Amino acid sequence: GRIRRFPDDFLFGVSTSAYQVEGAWDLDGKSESVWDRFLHKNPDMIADGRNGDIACDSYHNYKRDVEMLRELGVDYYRFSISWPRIMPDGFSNNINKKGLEYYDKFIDELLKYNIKPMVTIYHFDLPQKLQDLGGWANPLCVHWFEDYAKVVFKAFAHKVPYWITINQPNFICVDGYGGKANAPGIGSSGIGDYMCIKNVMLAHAKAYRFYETEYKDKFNGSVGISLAMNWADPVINNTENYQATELYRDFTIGLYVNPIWSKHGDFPSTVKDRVLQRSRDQGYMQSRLPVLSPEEIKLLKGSADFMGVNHYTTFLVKTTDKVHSIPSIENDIGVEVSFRPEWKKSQSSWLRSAPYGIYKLCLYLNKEYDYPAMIVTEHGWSTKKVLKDGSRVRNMREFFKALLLAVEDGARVKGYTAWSLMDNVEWGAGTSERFGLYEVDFESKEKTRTARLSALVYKRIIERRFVEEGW
Ligand code: GCO
Repeated sequence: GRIRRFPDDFLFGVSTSAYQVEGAWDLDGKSESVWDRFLHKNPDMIADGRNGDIACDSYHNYKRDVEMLRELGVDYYRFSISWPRIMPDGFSNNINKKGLEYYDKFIDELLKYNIKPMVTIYHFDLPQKLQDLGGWANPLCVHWFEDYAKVVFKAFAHKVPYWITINQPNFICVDGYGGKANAPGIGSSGIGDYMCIKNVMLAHAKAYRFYETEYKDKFNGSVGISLAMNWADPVINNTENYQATELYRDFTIGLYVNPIWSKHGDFPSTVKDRVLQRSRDQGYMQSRLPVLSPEEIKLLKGSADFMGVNHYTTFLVKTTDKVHSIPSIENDIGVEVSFRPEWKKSQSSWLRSAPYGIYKLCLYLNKEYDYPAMIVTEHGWSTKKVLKDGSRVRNMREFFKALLLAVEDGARVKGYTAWSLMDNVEWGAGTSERFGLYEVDFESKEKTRTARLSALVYKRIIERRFVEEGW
């Protein structure tokens, strides 16, 4: 049979993000983030009305969080730092000591128990004051982020071995600047999303280069980026749908991976060609996709020590002939996506269980890109509020089997990070979709955490480094 055992140096972790768990949204000098503003202004956007004002109150419960991490036996904890908590104006002239102190004592608590911090520098919570100046659509945001990253590195580089500059540029840009569903909700599809993508990618590269020059020799940490990488297959394998699927991958994966790990860098030529053609058809004199200059291409190439892969599901792609005269990224891509009816449903409409996807994704990345290492920085499953979460256990176990096949076939996967340690505020879905290995009782003042079945199963997998049947 095939192996079910993880390599000896394989690392296990769990993940959260600041806005989703911390709460204390205006405490001890923290200022408003774009998500604070967005959900305060649009309370109807949240499925169950719960925003991040209090969330899991990890700001006060962080010792309890570390207890759970010890119970699970994870090697590392992936969490994010809130920019407006440590730089309330967004800029480096005003550093909030209390904000830095919070993360410092939290990191010390982790280190005390030999749990390595994996710090995400940016997980969606831009200071609102910077949004008022255009946020990620403003090219200067590259420098604002660079300064923020410098402050964070300076404070914690000596304690933190794993870094993620930015989490899921596509979610920030396509959903936040292209669409209206996520903060800041600009709704400028086909224009604002592309402006944002260029700036976010450059911001990542600037932060990486700073660490590389200032701290790499001294502390030898690893700095990566987390990219949303669901798999995509054609709904029917004919030439037309196959080509549409390749283009879809170039828009959803290549746009972010190509600049860092493809041979020639830059955005994929297929994407550049398509956006230029559509832009011309719509009467634009230039492409709506901003150009990367030769210097920017050079800055981005190789700008990460590992590829952080956030993988949840697989989509089936087919072409559509709905062509619109107005710009939009959907129209630039030009496909419709769906699921196989037999793929098991989660509590989230966009998430179905298709475990073979990670295997195909890994082989695809190996074939297309020259990357140094990969870490699954997120993978998870949503349920209702239940402690016996058999569907999460099944999804995790099937995923591990497929992942181990990929490792056997050459994927350079160094670690796995479950999303999430505990239930938290799932952006617009509030707490109606539960992703936690631990359940959180949001009704209780203490935000009581209770281990689910999946927590016990994950703990055992980490202990034995082996994926067993049954529980
Ligand atoms: C991310 C994700 C997480 C979500 C998770 C479940 O960008 O990392 O959006 O924050 O909570 O992916 O949807």
